[in-house]
Amino acid sequence: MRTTVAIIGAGPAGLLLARLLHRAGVDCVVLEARDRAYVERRQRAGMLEQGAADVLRECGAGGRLDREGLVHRGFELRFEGEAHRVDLPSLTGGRTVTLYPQTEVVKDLIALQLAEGPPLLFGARVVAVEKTDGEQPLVRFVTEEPGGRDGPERAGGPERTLECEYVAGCDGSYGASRRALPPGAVRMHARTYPYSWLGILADVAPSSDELLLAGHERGFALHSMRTPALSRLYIQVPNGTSPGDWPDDRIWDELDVRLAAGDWRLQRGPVLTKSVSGLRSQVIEPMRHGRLLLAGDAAHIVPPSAAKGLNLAFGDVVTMARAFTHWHRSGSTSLIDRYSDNCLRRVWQAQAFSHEMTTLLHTPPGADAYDRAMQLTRLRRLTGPTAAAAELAENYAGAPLI
Ligand code: RFL
Repeated sequence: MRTTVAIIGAGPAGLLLARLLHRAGVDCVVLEARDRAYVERRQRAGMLEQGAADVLRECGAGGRLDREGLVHRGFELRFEGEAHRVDLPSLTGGRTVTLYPQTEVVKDLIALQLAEGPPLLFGARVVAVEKTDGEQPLVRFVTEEPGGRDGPERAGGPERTLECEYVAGCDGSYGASRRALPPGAVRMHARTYPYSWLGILADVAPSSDELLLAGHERGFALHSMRTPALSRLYIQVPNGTSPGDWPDDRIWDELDVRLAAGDWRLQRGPVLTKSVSGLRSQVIEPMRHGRLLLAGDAAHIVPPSAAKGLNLAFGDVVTMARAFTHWHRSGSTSLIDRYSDNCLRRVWQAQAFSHEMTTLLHTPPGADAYDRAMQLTRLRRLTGPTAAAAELAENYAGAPLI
């Protein structure tokens, strides 16, 4: 097989890139290790910045988003038993965010791609990316039966090859693209936080129309939602916690304490899923080696505290699609050459904001009264009538992508 751009991974980054390239007339093929059903039900992010929602609309994938997405004009920061609303439009010149699950973004983009092209191969696990230093990189992949697992490749069907001019590594933090980077070619910046999130999906209508983020001295809590009938809630727990340590009632009791404000009441319901995930940051610099360009989680990870992961992935592929389109039309590689620098400015900005939100709202192990006083001082400054409040809202709503 031959194409112009080989895209590895059909997550949000790979799928949006394929859509943008297809509309610009640049040939591409998407190789995805997992089967369609698995990719479509993988529960992850939920919040789209206005720029990300605008890109989906712009490329014809905004129909269901506009019908079913929940537009949020603000969120609450809760601490010391009080709620402080951050109003996005008044602080950002009219910007909002939209709650629309990543599963639905992925379903919409897959449906469009299968209907209109370009080719999308499920069960096609990339095992090697070669010759990225030369003019004609080569992607080796094996086709597997549905239901294969994540992680290291296992033997599958016969090996096949995809020849291309560029490779877009959109295969997440455990994919083949990162492994194709020669030792010493890039630098990896990494940080692991000393706490984790216990998250539940609950079959109960949200108890608030907007997101509630609590910075309680017992630790962070978040009230969010997936749909008008499904709530998504999280609490900070120590690293190494097992979901089994937390019976449902204990989780609801802890959420009650941390999210408390005035006479607001949290509605309880059946817990559908329960999981613990660690908080980490990673940046690979530069985000390119030869003809291999990385995007999304393949290039960087942010802790979920500021909901930037999916939005950053979209920012990367908008920049990448513009670079490939420019090269395809003019023969000039100038935007491809600037791809990494252009992305990294936005990536580090999101890293800084995600780090800021994480340390603002979580209680580190061993925190004392001084640490708490510092945290409360930062929270009061952000919720007062200050330039800091406007900066918080700007970062939360995100900058335009197009
Ligand atoms: P994805 O979504 O991981 O997609 C990568 C795709 O590549 C495929 N793949 C391969 N394909 C072919 N050959 C190989 N060798 C391959 N190896 C992997 C995978 O099967 C997959 O389909 O990366 P992408 O597109 O960069 O998108 C990034 C987002 O998914 C991610 O940033 C966010 O979901 C992060 N994230 C969250 N972000 C938020 O903004 N808000 C959230 O609330 C939030 N919750 C989460 C999250 C990430 C999580 N993970 C990864 C642990 C919750 C979780 C559990």
